[in-house]
Amino acid sequence: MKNIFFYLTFFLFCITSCKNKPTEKVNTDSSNNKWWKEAVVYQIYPRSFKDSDGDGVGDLKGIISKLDYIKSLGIDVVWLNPIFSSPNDDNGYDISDYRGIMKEFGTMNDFDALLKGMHERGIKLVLDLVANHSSSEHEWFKESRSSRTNPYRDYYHWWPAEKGKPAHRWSFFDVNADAWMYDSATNAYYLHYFSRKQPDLNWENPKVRKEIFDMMNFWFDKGVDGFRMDVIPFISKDTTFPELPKEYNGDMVAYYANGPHLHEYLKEMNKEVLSKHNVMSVAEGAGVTAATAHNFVDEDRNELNMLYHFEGVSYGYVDGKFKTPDPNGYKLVGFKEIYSKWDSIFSNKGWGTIYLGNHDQPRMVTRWGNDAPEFREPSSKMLTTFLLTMRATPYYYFGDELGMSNIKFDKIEDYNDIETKNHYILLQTQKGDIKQFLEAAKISARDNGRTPFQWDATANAGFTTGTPWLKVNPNYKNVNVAAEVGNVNSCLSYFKKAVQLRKNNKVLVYGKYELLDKENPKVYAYTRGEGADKILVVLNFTKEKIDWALPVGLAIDKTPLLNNYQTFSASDAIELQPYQALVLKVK
Ligand code: TEU
Repeated sequence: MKNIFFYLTFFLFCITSCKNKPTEKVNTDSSNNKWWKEAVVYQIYPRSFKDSDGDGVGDLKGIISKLDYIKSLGIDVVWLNPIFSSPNDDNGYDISDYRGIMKEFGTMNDFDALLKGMHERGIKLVLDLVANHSSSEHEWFKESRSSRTNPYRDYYHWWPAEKGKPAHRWSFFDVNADAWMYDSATNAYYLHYFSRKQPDLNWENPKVRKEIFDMMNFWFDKGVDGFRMDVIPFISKDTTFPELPKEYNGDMVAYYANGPHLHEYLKEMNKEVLSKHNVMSVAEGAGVTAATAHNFVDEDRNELNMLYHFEGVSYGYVDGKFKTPDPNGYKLVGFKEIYSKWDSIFSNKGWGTIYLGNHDQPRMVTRWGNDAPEFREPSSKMLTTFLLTMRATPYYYFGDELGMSNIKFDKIEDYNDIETKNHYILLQTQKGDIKQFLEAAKISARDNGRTPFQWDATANAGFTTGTPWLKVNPNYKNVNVAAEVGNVNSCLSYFKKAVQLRKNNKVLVYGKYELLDKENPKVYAYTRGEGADKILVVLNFTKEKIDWALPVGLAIDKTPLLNNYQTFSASDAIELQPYQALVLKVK
């Protein structure tokens, strides 16, 4: 009798557990749901957001004055680019005091008021951890370079000149593309992957790691909700500095992102800091590939929460030419392949992000949409629809909600960015094609995404009463918050609707992603979710009118959940207007 009871129980157990076992590894397990997966992140470049004291540079009090605007967007998290003390060789990515506020941005009291104001509005604040390198004006580096026996010497990477020049390392920002800088004070070279004023910190030194971890805990103890981690894949170096290993086949950045102790350090960071706070962490995944992504973000790795890749934003540039758009290099089919691949990478483990703009990128409407007057708005809204309906945490760049576009400077003197200016000098040295470089920079240069935020049609777009640190885009007269906030058909109103759509439909966060009509060269269509909870997204990436045939058997609700036009007509096909975006409930 007992045995029968046992077998019956066991049988029932099997039935129930098999029944509940998801047929697809889709995120049905709500314990996988996290606030940072469901959040919409809004990135603010503080230098260009709002200037409160007329010095022409944005500041923390300026952001405080606009907290209600930020709240009105409906976003959940603000990522602030670096606000720490800096000589601004790379606009804050060269930190001279990790616990001080950049003097142009204000004071620690201003920061405390900003954080309080954000939390009072239910907005989390993520800061920018720039720990692969510091500023050469940091006290640590001043000490380190003063003598070979200084206690801070090993906070950085030095190579004694009597051993000859060390093996070549490429620099992103050096005028000779050389990451070794000779320093006569101690007759040695120091390493700088970026500018000469951004010496790389020696993470192999446990004292450096402790300094960084203590600093992170300082900000978390103040209530900060997370860090975006600047080129964090680069932090570990083989300090024997060998020639570039052959297996990297010349790919220096991939080598930088695969240092010998990288994941040990990230696990240590998680143990010593991240695991002690309810915070989010996102890696700027320079050099990270599909093959290495999971090592950073799988939950069982106990390292970081998510990462952003560069494969998408780098697509369509000429190989070997600095950020030069290739008119034949971009195909929508290729774009769809990249973003579908990265969705599948994180479909069962780990978690991704999605972005098209940030402070290192041009304005998305210029790069991926169409900034011609008749298409700027619909294509901007179409791209916004893409970002807010994919399975990844959206990182949305300030100003894109207005449809801000590239300023397209004509001359090098208008640029501020060290990357553009030093590549210009390097090209001059190489007797390269300067005209072509400046034409390419109109599309791809980072300063295009850094022009002052456009608040209204008054002088300097209401950004400053002084002289702006970077020129304001002349289109501010009609592309600005004041002109858009009351217009239900504006980019700004559309962004707010798209954010609410995502928040009201968790299937847009966790639902299965399925690409449709893969080879279509003009339309990007996909579904999110399954069964009764399925949504269809259809994006026309061209300025043409297109009849897009509905897949057989896919019936849609004729009232769109979101539409960047006033019109919508569908029978067996959906009539798509130029750059039309539609989000439709599947019946
Ligand atoms: O950027 C890292 C990075 O990959 C840079 O090379 C950047 O993407 C460049 O535009 C690529 O051409 C981070 C920061 O986001 C960037 O603003 C800093 O300049 C850089 O690190 C150094 O801190």
